[in-house]
Amino acid sequence: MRTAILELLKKNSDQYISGENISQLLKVSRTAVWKHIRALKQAGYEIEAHPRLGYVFRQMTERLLPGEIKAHLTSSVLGREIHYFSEIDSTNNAAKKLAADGCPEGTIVVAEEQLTGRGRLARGWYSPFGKGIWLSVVLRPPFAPMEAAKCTLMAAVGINRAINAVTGAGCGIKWPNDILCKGRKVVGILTEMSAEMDAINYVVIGIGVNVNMEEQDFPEEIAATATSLAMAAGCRIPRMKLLTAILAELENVYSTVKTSGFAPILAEWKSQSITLGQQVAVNGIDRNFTGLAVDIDADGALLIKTPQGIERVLAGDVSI
Ligand code: BT5
Repeated sequence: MRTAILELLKKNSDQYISGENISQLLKVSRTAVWKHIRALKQAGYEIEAHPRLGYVFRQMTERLLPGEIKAHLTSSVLGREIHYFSEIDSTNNAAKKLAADGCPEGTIVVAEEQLTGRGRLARGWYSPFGKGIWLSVVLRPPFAPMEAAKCTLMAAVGINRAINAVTGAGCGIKWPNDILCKGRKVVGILTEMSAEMDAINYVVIGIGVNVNMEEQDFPEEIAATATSLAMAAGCRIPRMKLLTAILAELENVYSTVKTSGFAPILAEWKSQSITLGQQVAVNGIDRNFTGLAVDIDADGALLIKTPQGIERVLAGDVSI
């Protein structure tokens, strides 16, 4: 009924429509109409109420509501099941629970705000209300567990395509899990997996995109290293358009990997990389050193040229 009321208001967005009229047209009580309109307003739709004239639809919600996502979705698998939260601890936590309970591949979890968004290695991810895309995608890839690390690189390629197409912001990929704009981080990716010895149960790809923050929105600790797409592009970015573009491009890269393997995606990763060709400092899991980032190999490991020879880094952080 709520959707029917919304559709009626949208169709008549150039005029007021009375509660009486809505109740007759949709065969529902006046009180129910009032309650549904109150709920739509709470969901962020701008609906103006006039005591004599009735209601008029003013503006779409800015929220990433499942019904709106479905209406804009162009991917066929990613997003076929949508779990939406106004606030949540971490979308990755929710997605892992859903995946463990057997949700279908392509299930997504979206939140307006994360209270304890997570980065890698127990680091935090700042996720303020309505300003970004805080998204987790459940995949059930048919490849071996050791291939899963490359899902991060695959996701980075898809997200970077979507961001550059929607915003023209000119972002690049920093190994292993960041997208940077003008040298500052706009996207972080956190891939988590559950697997048996020889098969993956599920992979959750957690994606955090800073979309419409302004300089003053960032906490001091990251103010100098983080940015948003709006800051980079100089205008507000429609989150819904970006979200559905990300899902579509993720679906494209995933399907390329399933049909042709990782090679074409790794090649695109290299062409979009801002790490390769740079002198970098490596903070590896067990060692720190510096060198020239020359390539990534077929496993997605970063190859660093040092005076001692080529070092291979499979996990860790690099600073440019
Ligand atoms: C990441 O970790 O970059 C992965 C971030 C993944 C976030 C998504 S949001 C949806 C899903 N649900 C979750 O709970 N997580 C995923 P890492 O490379 O470890 O970087 C973390 C570091 O980035 C922090 O220690 C900060 O220095 C910095 N940081 C935190 N929030 C940031 C933000 N919003 N923008 C830019 N940098 C940030």
